[in-house]
Order: sequence, then structure tokens, then C-alpha cells
Amino acid sequence: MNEESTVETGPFLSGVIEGFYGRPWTLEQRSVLFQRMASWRLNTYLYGPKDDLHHRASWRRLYSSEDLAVLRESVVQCQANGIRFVYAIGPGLDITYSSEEDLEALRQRLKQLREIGVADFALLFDDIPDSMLECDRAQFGSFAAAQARICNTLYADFVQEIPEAVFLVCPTPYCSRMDQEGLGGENYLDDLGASLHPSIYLFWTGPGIISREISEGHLAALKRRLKRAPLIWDNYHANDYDLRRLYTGPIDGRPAKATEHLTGIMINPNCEFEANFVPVYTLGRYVNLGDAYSANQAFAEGLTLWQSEFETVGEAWSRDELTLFASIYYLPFSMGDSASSMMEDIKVLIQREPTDWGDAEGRFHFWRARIQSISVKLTELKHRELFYTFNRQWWEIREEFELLARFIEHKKVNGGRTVLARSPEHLCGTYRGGTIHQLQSLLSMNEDGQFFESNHE
Ligand code: GDL
Repeated sequence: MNEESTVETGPFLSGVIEGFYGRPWTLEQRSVLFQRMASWRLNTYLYGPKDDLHHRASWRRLYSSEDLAVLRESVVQCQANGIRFVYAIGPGLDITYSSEEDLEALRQRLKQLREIGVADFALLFDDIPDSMLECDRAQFGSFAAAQARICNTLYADFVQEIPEAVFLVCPTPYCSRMDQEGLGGENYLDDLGASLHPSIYLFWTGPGIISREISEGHLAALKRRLKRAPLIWDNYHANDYDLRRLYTGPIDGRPAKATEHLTGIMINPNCEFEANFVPVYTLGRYVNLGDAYSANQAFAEGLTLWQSEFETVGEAWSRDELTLFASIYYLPFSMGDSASSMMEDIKVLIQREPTDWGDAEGRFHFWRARIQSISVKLTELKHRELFYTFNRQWWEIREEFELLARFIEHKKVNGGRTVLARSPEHLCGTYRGGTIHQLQSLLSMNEDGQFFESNHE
């Protein structure tokens, strides 16, 4: 195979992956998603919820006709909106790559999906054991060769003959960190790239599973190894790994000219469907605006559109309230501007003596009032699912604010000496209590990501 790119160009894929751990979205939610995607010019949806038993744990079991009928609804809705429906299966937990029965089980499953109108497929080999069975090693020699054989066979059987149909694969190491750790075995990516049919798309999440930045240089080096430009599986807004986080910020830190460096980009966003409005909207702007994309501007536009979902039974949300709300959740490595300003003020009050507070105290009271008014308006949302999505995490924000308010007042009254304050609403056991909190408090992390023992009395 020629050392230079042998990629056969297929369509540029953009859209949403339902690929997180946890409860899959409902049919109604998907239907809303497809309409939004169509109006924001995104073209592909991938069905691959990790905890749909049929996707991974019971990948060999065929769908019942009832289950298939349910899935068909999403397929039909996708088609009605002009969106490509990609069906993904993840057999990697326990597949025997050399077993004809296992290959046949995959064929039977894909056949079922074909019968309900699916033309596009994905095989996902992420988050699986990478030790090989002896029989597989004897037949294929490497993990990459074993997976390539299954993928190429299914691609030939189900996709190759259909014009415009696509076949996507997620490799076992799907980010640089995993590659550097040698996941999948020596030369895995180079071997997979060389042996997969050149029209097969390969997923990649960037330098890490959650990548703050995916640079052009990173992609160019990868393209040489994969023998094709990657399809980004973007976990920037995924939150299944931390129940306290929700991400409402814009897509950011991806190469300006997506189509030059990628075969596509798809986001695997928050488990909570309603939190994904701005992430999906901004993805649409990113892929359609090219160079002209601005994360800040797209965030602001996204909020303008999202605001119509924030109707309440009482007073309306102001734009500033919505901006602060979304800035608090924002992105994994950064807060939005409003939340950053708020944090700066709070830090001044906690870390400095009252004589050194300047205007920060006045601003803290302003922020507190805003947090309180958002709390009321959140409760009053007519869109209850939107309320339930944020309610628990917002509760924590509110609690922390009230505790800080008490602490700051106490510090002021006590002249700023190191203070021990009490709060009647924040009590041992019910506040920051429980096994998870205790486990989390044993180790602290420094800014370099190194852990050390927390100081306990
Ligand atoms: C992953 C999983 C994904 C999960 C995400 C965030 C890939 C390819 N796989 O590693 O299912 O939602 O992390 O936790 O990203």
C-alpha cells in the first residue's frame, strides 16, 4: 500500500453520537434531536448507547420484533429529517475474532437492522480488554489484524455495494494517551490503518479521551499512521464520568478548517439530553462556518435560541441570568466568562483580609442575588425535563453559595482572622457526607495532576 494517503473520500460526517454510559435517550428526545440537527445542518446520528444491552453485553442476541419496531422509529425519523442513521455494535467485550459463529452473529444482527432500513454501520472496539485469546493469536497474530478482518468482512457484506453508505470503526486505542501506553499491542494503529479497507472511517478522540485541544499537527501525524484522516469522536461535552458535571458551553479548540483535516466530527455529549442544546448548536456552526467560527459568538447565539425553552410560570429569565447559568457549567477545562468573574470575586473574599476586599464584597452580593433568582426561575420552568436535568446540580451551587455567604459574613464580623464558622443548614453527615465524599477527600490533586494525601485532623 502506498505510504501517502489512500483515503477514498466519502461524505464529511457531522453530528451526534449517542455513545455514553448510562440511560439511553428516549424516542421523543431523539426525535427533537433530529429536527434540531437538520435545522443546524448536521448530517449524522450514531446509535451506540453503551448500556443498551444489545449494544455490548448481549451483542449476540437478536432483537425481538418489538425492540426492533422501537428502533425503527428512530431510523424513520432520521430519514425524514435527511439525517444518516448509523447503527453501532460493540462486540469487543467477549468476541472470539477467529470464530465463524461470532462473525455470523454479527451478520445476523446487521441483517436485522438492514431490514428496518439501516444502511450505515459502526463497529466499536473501545473500552474492551486487549488481551488476545490463544486461538485468535494463532490465526491473526495481532489484535489489529483480528479486528481488521471482521471489519473488512462486514464492510464488504453490508456496505460496500451501497452507494453513499458508510462504515465506521472505533479502534481500541482511540486517543494518543492510549496509543502511548501501547494499548492494543505494538504498531496497532499503523497496522489497523494499513489493513482496513480505505473507505472505512476511523474514530479518534484526540490527545486524550476528553481533549481540550485537537491541533492540526496532531491530526496530520495521525493521518499518516491511519492512512486516512480521522473521524473525531468528540467527548468534550460527555459527562458520564462525573455526576456533578453538565456541559453547556460551545465546541472549541478544534482545527479551524475541519474538512481539511478530518473525515468528520461527531460529539458524544451529556447523558442528560436537555443539556445538549448549545453543544449541538455550536457544533453545527463549527462545521458550517469553517474559518469564520467563533466559539464565543456561537455560544451567545446558542443561548439566544435556547432561551425560548426557558419559559416559566412566573417571571421570565433575563439574558444575563441564562448566561451566568450556562457559564457555570460550560466546559470541562474552563468556565464561561460570567462564572469566571464570579469565581474571582469569591476567591478575593475567601483568600484575602476584609480590608483588602475592595468592591468584591458588593459584587458577591450581586452574584448571590442572581443565583437565588435563577433558583426560583429554574423551579418555575414549564419545561419540566429541562428543570429535572439541572435541578440537582444547581442545588449544590445554591448550597455552596449560601455557605460561602455565611462564611464571608462571619469572617467580616470576626475581623478576618482565621475563622471557624458554623452554618445551621450545613451539618456533619448530611452536608458533604457519605462514602463517595469520604473517599474523594482522602487524596488531593495538585495543578500538575499529581495526587497526595489530604491533610486530615
Ligand atoms: C469513552 C467512551 C465513551 C464515553 C466517554 C466519556 C469513547 C470512544 N468511548 O472512553 O463511550 O462516553 O469515554 O466517558 O470515547
